Amino acid sequence: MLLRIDHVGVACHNLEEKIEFYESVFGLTVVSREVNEEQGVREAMLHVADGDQGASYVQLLEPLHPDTAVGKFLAKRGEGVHHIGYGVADVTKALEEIGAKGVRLIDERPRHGSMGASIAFLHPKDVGGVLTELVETSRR
Ligand code: MC0
Repeated sequence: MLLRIDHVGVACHNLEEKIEFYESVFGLTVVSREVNEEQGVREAMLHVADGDQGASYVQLLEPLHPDTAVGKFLAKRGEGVHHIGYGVADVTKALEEIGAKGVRLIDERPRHGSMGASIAFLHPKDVGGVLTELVETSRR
């Protein structure tokens, strides 16, 4: 069901500073920047690699307000890995299959994600403490 790691989401206080860090230390390149009001984030995707099933990225996330998912995470835990996004072929079908196995779905239906993707989150408490995102990409 999981095709690849689409992205690793990293929470940070200052997006511009963190982009500069990933560019200068790892030589990554920003391929997209978006503000997602619904998710309460300003984010950048940095391309890591291409594979048979599509590309993978580091996604840097800065909260738009303290009272958002990433804002609360930063206040509680500080900067670090916020979630893992896995590529799936069909996010609606994947949600159905995973939900049927008793895993709590944060999103019953897909939402709008980075770079035109359809995304849905699974509750970290049912995935061993890992906030898990399913990503049906519109890109290849
Ligand atoms: C919270 N918890 C986490 C966590 N966030 N555990 C692992 N990883 C995370 N990222 C844990 C807390 O430590 C707490 O555990 C419990 O979950 C409840 O957390 P809370 O602080 O009380 O907050 P809630 O319950 O209001 O919200 C947590 C929840 C929320 C995961 C449901 O953050 C959410 O709906 N996230 C999905 C949306 C999201 O993250 N959007 C931002 C990225 P204890 O043990 O202390 O009770 S948007 C994105 O990435 C898009 C743009 C994209 O990829 O394209």
